[in-house]
Amino acid sequence: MRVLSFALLVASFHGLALGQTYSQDDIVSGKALQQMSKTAYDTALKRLEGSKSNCTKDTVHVRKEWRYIPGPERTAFVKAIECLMEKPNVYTNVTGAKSMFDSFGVLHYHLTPAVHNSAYFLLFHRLYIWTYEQKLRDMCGYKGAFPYWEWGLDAGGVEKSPIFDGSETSMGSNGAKVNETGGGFFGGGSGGGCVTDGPFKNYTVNFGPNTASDPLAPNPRCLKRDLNTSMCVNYASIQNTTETILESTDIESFQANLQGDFRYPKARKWTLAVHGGGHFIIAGDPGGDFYFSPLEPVFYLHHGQIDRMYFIFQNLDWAKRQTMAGTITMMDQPPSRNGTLDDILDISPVGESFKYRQLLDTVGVKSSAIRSILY
Ligand SMILES: *[C@@H]1O[C@H](CO)[C@@H](O)[C@H](O)[C@H]1NC(C)=O
Ligand SMILES: *[C@@H]1O[C@H](CO)[C@@H](O)[C@H](O)[C@H]1NC(C)=O
Ligand SMILES: *[C@@H]1O[C@H](CO)[C@@H](O)[C@H](O)[C@H]1NC(C)=O
Ligand SMILES: *[C@@H]1O[C@H](CO)[C@@H](O)[C@H](O)[C@H]1NC(C)=O
Ligand SMILES: *[C@@H]1O[C@H](CO)[C@@H](O)[C@H](O)[C@H]1NC(C)=O
Ligand SMILES: *[C@@H]1O[C@H](CO)[C@@H](O)[C@H](O)[C@H]1NC(C)=O
Ligand SMILES: *[C@@H]1O[C@H](CO)[C@@H](O)[C@H](O)[C@H]1NC(C)=O
Ligand SMILES: [Cu+2]
Repeated sequence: MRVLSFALLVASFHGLALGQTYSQDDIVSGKALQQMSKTAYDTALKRLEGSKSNCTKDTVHVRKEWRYIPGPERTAFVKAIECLMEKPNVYTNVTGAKSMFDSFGVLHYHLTPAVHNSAYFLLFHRLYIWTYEQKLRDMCGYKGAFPYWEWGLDAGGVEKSPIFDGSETSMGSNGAKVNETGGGFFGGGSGGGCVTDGPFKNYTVNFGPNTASDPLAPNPRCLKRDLNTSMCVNYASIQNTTETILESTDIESFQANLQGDFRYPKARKWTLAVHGGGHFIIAGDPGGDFYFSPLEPVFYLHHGQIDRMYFIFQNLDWAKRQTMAGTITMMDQPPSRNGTLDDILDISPVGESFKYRQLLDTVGVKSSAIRSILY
């Protein structure tokens, strides 16, 4: 006997609107997300085939989940990040930043109040990680797939994840077990100390934290992680990821559900939501730092999955899902005007300047800046 939950009713109803229904079993197992993902991929690919841009079926970059990328390609990805950590910092007035990798952290620090819980959240982070990907390719010769992290695949134990198991093909291990919390808002994971094994064991975090009197001043220290599987199970499971997409009817509810924006009554049940959940699966320092989390190399895999969810959401109803909602300050504090697609996003000196409108389509025809991503 099947007991229909309220969530399932909502999901089925909305699924119907898109010509597809999913059982609770399919939502929990990941079958539903797989099918939605395929529908989105096919929809975007069709757009690509109709376009006259240089981006074609053969040149488009298809992003992949970390564990489905072959080992040598993952190692090459890590090497490219290490290379970016050797390239010159472009914020010459910032004393703490030592590398191009660090420059991304400075950029995020400057823009944080404008690009979280605001109209710009999804499109800013889309451009941000895309620009990071271009730097890995252009400055460091990376030729493989850009990875994302499907959090829900690690619900059985994040410490065993191919991302965090400390092997040579991982992104480095958990932090050493320490008694006190490892920093960030939610301590109490299974580590808390410095990364002990694998890639980034020797990486020096150069500046921050946000609570320092001068957050951009030099403050060299180890990378700390405090992995917490219950964050994964409670806030970023496959079910949470799938239902966040299915229950969102427009961009405003989607970005609210994704971030657990408490201004929206229907988004409150998600609390930390997949965005916060994913960040606090890693936690530690700087992973748990709202401003400096990009100094944690796994940030880009986490936001890869956020962008993937956005890509799926958009492409399930492409005609209706090229809009923006919300104001231009975090939680509308201080109160501000609505954002528009004609607003400019200038990420110099790290990257270029675009109209938000140009960031809507990841396989875009000529009006789009980003012409190269499929998930
Ligand atoms: C396409 O590629 C050609 C040759 O590399 C280049 O001249 C042209 O500007 C490109 N067009 C676009 C829209 O990027
Ligand atoms: C450094 O320069 C950037 C512009 O490149 C500016 O936004 C920032 O306020 C300056 N100062 C610091 C401390 O970042
Ligand atoms: C952690 O706490 C336990 C019990 O409270 C104590 O025995 C142990 O010495 C502590 N370890 C460290 C590294 O402080
Ligand atoms: C993980 O985070 C939760 C809060 O969601 C906390 O209750 C728990 O103690 C933390 N630690 C572990 C090892 O799960
Ligand atoms: C870290 O640095 C030590 C000492 O230079 C070196 O022996 C070790 O191989 C490095 N580990 C990693 C994972 O890069
Ligand atoms: C998130 O997923 C878990 C299963 O991993 C489920 O127990 C929980 O109810 C979900 N959260 C919401 C708000 O639906
Ligand atoms: C801002 O957007 C909201 C809906 O998201 C709308 O109700 C409101 O009228 C807009 N404000 C202005 C000044 O356009
Ligand atoms: Cu961010």
